[in-house]
Amino acid sequence: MALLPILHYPDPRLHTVAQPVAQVDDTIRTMVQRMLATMYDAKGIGLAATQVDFHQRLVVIDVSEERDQPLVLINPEVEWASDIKRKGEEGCLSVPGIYDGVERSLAVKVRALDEHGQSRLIEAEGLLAVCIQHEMDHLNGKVFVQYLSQLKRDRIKAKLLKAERDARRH
Ligand code: K1U
Ligand code: ZN
Repeated sequence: MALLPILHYPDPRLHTVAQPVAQVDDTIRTMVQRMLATMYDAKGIGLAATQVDFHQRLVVIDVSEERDQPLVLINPEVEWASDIKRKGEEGCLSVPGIYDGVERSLAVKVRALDEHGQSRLIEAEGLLAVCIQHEMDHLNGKVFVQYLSQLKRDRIKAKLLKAERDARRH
């Protein structure tokens, strides 16, 4: 399965708001398979379509130890989010090498279509809840570093732009 290139912050395309998927068809199912392959190859626990420059509301997740429990969320909507929040360490395949604390709801209930177009209610807590919120932010054009201070963001931006320049030179 062909892997997809992942956009890196501060690429402006990461701030695109994704459009709803109109129909869950073979084009979307092929995209799901390519996104899962890309996520597993990059050793991530989630990937939003925005990160691979596909601006439709589609997310793949697998938080299992064995990496054998893929979850596909199409047009996800939060039905409920706990008022209780907790700050936890996050990473992002679009912000390589950077980890920082973000406050998120401890638990969420999310309604989404699966890859067969079936409506599902996902009740999540812990890492799955965090990952769902992180990936839904991507669909709304938001990258986790936007929760950090301007100073931290500027440093991250400079570091990643330098890494990108160095990679092009070598
Ligand atoms: O959206 C992404 O880029 C995927 C991202 C998801 C995520 C990880 C951690 C917290 C929230 C969302 C990653 O998979 S980053 C790499 C990773 O595997 C990881 C990093 C920190 C903790 C657990 C996993
Ligand atoms: Zn991310």
